[in-house]
Amino acid sequence: MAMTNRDGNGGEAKPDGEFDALIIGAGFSGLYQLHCLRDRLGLSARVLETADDVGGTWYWNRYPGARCDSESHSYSYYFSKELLDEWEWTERYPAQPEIMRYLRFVADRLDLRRDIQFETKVRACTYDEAENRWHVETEAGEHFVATYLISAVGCLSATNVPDIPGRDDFEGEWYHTGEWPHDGVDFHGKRVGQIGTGSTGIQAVPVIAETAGQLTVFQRTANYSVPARNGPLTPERKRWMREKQDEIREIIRSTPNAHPFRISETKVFDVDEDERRALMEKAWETGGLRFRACFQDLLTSKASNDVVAAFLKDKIREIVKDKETAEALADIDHPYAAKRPPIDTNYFETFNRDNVTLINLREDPIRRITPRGIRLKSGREIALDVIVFATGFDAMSGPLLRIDVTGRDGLTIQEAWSAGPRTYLGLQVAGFPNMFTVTGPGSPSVLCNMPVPIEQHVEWITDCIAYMRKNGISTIEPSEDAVESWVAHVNDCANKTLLPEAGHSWYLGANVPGKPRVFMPYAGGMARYRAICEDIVAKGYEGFVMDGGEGQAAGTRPADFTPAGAADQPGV
Ligand code: NA7
Repeated sequence: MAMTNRDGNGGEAKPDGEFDALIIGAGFSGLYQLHCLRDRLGLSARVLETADDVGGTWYWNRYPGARCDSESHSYSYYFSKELLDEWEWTERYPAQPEIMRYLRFVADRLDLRRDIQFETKVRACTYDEAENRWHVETEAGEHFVATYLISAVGCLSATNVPDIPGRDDFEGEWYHTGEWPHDGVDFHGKRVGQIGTGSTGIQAVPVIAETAGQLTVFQRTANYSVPARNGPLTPERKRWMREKQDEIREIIRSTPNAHPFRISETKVFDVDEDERRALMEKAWETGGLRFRACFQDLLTSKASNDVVAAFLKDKIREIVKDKETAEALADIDHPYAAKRPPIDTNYFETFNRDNVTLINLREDPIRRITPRGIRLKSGREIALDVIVFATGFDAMSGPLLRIDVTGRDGLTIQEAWSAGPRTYLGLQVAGFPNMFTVTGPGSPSVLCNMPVPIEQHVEWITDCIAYMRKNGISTIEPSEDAVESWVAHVNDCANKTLLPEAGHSWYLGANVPGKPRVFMPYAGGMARYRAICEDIVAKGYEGFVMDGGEGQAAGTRPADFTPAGAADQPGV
């Protein structure tokens, strides 16, 4: 118990290691959660963070080309006018170093660091029913106790390094993009192999190719990508962002994906072929995720999606000069945006460089890693000095499952989620009283511009804790029935879209061998989700059991989750 409790703003002084709330993780979620609990509610709160700085997923993902795909003016906290006024982004999409600067600025401006314990990895969290408190142990053997436990561990923080035979025999260097060395990697003149062509791989390829002697890209599933059209923000644009804060906030809080632009109301077959083509060309020039907004029905109609998919495949064939490489890159097996749609800077163009080669693993899969490189099924061996694993994450449920979390009656999170993650609203798990999960599975999270759901979740949790304290409620957890109907609703929403058609996506957990296939994010739209959460609170925290449930809001939500005024908006 090395820590002194400095006890925020006005909470009761507690013995060392004891807090009202413990928060795991100092990314976007954990920072704002600390601010809300400490500075708004006056609770004693402590953040435990593995890294030696704030940043969360952006602390670790510093691979070449790492950049957010949300536009910078929307990738910000919107709860504070001061933060909005005092910070200025420099590019259309923020690069990883700039996001780190932003989060450091927020931590310093809100004086958060004094309540964050860095270089502290949480090993186990155990609920003691008799005490109604959570006991938290770290890898270093420290022990903390708190009434409320808030998991702010992020959705994309548990790296997925595939267990390819022979990996440990490799005599060169290898890195996962999500655990990138802080001093960078020198690719000059080296033979580099990159496995993976998701959003990360597509960002990394053009940058690695600039200095590598030879870059070989190992592609298992071909992927769409749209030019990001990144660039510096002009003074006019920066002024516009400052002046239009209120309008931007209104848009990001009312659109399904929480991005700062509206989705077109035009469906693909509302217009003739010429007009359709013109709309797609315009959207291609605009670039980024705005491309996906050019029609209303891209994720609900396969026929509509096919039209746009064909347009994007043709673009690949136009850009990539070598015919065989172009065909391998355009041989995409899933609807556009059914997997997270990457945006890029010169991805396909990079395959026109002399030092870049594509290996199509669908034709010739990886057999093993050898001391010298990668051997394919055909027997061909590609000699490599460096292997880059751009192979993604054990997403959404992975970060929490990697901690030994034990709730009521010895129930572990691994047992509770053995058939796939089960939550109510992505915010709580049955059997784990007073534990909250920011952007947990079942939250809209990764289908959105993340800071928007994060702010909403954190504020909801803060209000909930305030309500409990005001009303003398000692525990809250969802009823099993409420969890059951939420899981069913999450599935229904996904099934109304084409999202489940990408059978190998991380939305389904399908990228991690042995992981149960359950569609994890809530695809009903962020605005609708917000309305559902507000409706549940208005009905006295319907679906939650408080203090054992007698006379409180224990109950089952109807399975349709249709609060008044919340339109059915697929959040895709
Ligand atoms: P993704 O989107 O999960 O992409 C991982 C890539 O790695 C994808 O192309 C995978 O192919 C490939 N992969 C994974 N395992 C293997 C093996 N064993 N062999 C060959 N190829 C493999 O992760 P990202 O980091 O790119 O993006 C994650 C999110 O971060 C992104 O969506 C943004 O939200 C930010 P597959 O498609 O499984 O065939």
